[in-house]
Amino acid sequence: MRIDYGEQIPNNVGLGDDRRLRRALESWQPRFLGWWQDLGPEGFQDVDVYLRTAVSVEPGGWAHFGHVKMLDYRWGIFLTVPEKDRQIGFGEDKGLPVWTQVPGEHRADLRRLIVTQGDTEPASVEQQRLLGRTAPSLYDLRNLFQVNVEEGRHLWAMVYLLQAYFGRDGRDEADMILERHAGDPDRPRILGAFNELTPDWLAFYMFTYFTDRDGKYQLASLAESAFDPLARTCRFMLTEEAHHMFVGESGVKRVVQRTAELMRDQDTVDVRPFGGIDLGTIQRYINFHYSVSLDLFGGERSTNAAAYYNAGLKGRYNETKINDDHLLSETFQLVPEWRDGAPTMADVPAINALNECLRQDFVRDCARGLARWNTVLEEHAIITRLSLPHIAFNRRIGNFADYHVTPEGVPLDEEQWAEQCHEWLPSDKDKAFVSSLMQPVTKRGKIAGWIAPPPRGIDGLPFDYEYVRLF
Ligand code: BYC
Repeated sequence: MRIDYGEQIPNNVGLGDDRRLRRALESWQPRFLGWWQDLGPEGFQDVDVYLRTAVSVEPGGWAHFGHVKMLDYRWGIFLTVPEKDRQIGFGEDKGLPVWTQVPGEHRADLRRLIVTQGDTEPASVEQQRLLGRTAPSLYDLRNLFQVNVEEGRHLWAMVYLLQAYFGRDGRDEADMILERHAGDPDRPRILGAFNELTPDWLAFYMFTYFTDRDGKYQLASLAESAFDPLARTCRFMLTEEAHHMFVGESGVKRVVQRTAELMRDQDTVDVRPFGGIDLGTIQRYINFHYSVSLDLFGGERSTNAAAYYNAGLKGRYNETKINDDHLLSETFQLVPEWRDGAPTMADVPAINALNECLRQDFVRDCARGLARWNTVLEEHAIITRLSLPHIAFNRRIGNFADYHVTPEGVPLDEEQWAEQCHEWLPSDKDKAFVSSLMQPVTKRGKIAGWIAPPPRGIDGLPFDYEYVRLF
């Protein structure tokens, strides 16, 4: 399963033996590179970046580090090793062999899932396009670019599936993924969060903590799919996704640490005059990015999700490790809904509550990072704690889309919400302040004043290593 780097498109899917597919992908490649140049990281195409490139999909053997220009990064198509005699783990076909081709009756649904997944990958690169100009250190700049090239590779992974298994429709979809753009009023990205801006580095860390974590849960559910090529693609993508969430979790933690140091040293909660980001602003960024990411799981009750599950297309998180019938015909699940003017819980058939089931796994996972950030506050003897807002707060999709609550879940009418929402969501003033701190730091070993340095560098190297060679 070693990756063939002799090919124009590095791969471990035997592309060399499939002339038709190779030609289709080779004709998409210049479009991808054109898109990368136009909408990928601005201003850094010619610099050498210390990037990790996959060389094999075996555990431990896939990370090779070296200085590479991003345009020369070898984006490719990598699937994990096939699991021998793998069987469908859930739904109506449970126990049958997994599919190596797309069954006709599931073609439209599978294509839709793959297109939705594929659409998010270039979207995030577009959203992060200008961040290179204001990186707080060379270490962070390199991490941004690592995330960007891997999102580009994830796009390759989805485009491979579309082109290899969906014929002409798949080729058209692959083209359209490069034609929609994050925030474009005429041709927006499919899911809401991927049309928001990522204007500053605090937003970037929040995005990689919360929104990439949606990616983890969605990819893990697709990694259970009966369509084996999709499962194997997503399994390999998950190994790369872990680094993105590390960038987010450690990034926010380092911001909190710097804020805590300033609060302690200056004996004040108002750290803005000292160049720090106050805890109130950090909390408002959490409220925004968390609530927008909750929407990515879809409605609490979903017949789409039930159909995907019954058909074996998309499972639950860690489906094969769950001890039940994997049919969900008899079980119920509590889901939040709005009743009698307030959020409450209702018992619904589990098969209709799969989006909510995945969202609840995500919520539990998000809370773990919050606990680690709060440990930093505790260590500095600060009594304030960061928290996740109520599940109904600032939602645009699902049962709460038409209602308003405070971060504690207290119902508000439209007027109260309009008056008070700036207390809980980043205001223009907050964004302008954070943006005023975003001055680039490009000297080796130096870092901006609003964030603490990382405890260690990348690949065993020190923080002051030249992760990006700018000149
Ligand atoms: N925005 O039955 P429902 C990642 C639509 S992130 C806009 O409740 P369903 C990454 C829905 O399409 C992971 N529309 O939802 C992270 C449907 O439309 P129709 C991305 C939305 O279909 C960082 C209607 O509402 N991967 O990888 O069960 C950086 C009713 O929907 C939204 C995936 O999402 C929304 N938020 O579930 C880079 C996996 N939510 O049918 C990358 C693939 C719902 O009325 N996608 N709608 O026209 C899916 O599994 C499903 O499409 C969803 C929605 C979970 C997103």
